[in-house]
Amino acid sequence: MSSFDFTAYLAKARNSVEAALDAALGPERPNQLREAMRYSLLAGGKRLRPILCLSACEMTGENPERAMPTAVAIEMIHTMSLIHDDLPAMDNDDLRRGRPTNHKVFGDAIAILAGDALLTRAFEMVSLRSPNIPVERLLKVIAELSLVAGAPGLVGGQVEDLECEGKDVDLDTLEFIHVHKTGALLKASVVCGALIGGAEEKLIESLRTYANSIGLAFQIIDDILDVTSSSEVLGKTAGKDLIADKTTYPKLLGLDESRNKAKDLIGRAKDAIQPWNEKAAPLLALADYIINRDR
Ligand code: GRG
Repeated sequence: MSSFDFTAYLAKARNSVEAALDAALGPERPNQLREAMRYSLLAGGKRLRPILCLSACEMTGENPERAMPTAVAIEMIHTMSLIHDDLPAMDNDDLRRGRPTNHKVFGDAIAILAGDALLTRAFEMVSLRSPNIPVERLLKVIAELSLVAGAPGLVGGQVEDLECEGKDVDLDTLEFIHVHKTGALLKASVVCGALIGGAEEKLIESLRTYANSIGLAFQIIDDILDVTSSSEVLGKTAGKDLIADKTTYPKLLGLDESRNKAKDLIGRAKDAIQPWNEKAAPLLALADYIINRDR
């Protein structure tokens, strides 16, 4: 029986991520830009991606704090993608992380620019604010993040998603959208943490398998929660997929089969890292968290 206390682990990791995010934002000028960046980055959120990054680094035997600038960078890219996703030209949403979306408060132009500033600050965090990490490791992290943020990752997934709205979409296309729009950054979170820790190739490969599975499972659960939960609990508009006429896993497979698919993926993710025993405890618990989450 493992003595790993996940509740305490999660609370501690969240606290240190919150402090690091706060510290990563400086006295940007003008004030409106500073406020818009802080408004979305410090609005809460589960902080799953930075915590995955820290846990993967810890699994290599390295102090997870060394991966904090990378973890912050990843949360910045994620937050930027949420700000842009909510814009009228995209999903046109007015609620995010339990508060009005960035463009509702600051206007479209500032929301776009605050997103741009967070995206570029992310690369600054890795290249200029990651002390005492060998430069080859940082270069690998920058490469990983550039691919994930751009056309081969989030942007490609988002464009496919926009193009598919209101159309009949098959399972392969749905998977393409989710692997790129959601899975890619979750996977990069795990891989980049391991890269900062100097993981050997065998571990990185197992972590890629783990992360592929949790990435897709995360999105399936997201689709399920969109149908079964409320805006109050989610902090974002529930039932949005139906309103926007989007194809989702529950729409294609039904709720039960979607849940089974997510469970199966989480099982596969855990199998991939089980051989690392106690060292894998945080990532094993995070896999369970992804499937059991209510928001
Ligand atoms: C990164 C250059 C660049 C462009 C972004 C807008 C866009 C292109 C992509 C959209 C990506 C997107 C919003 C995907 C949805 C992913 C998802 C399920 C988000 C919700 O994540 P949670 O539940 O949210 O972890 P919190 O608020 O807890 O962090």
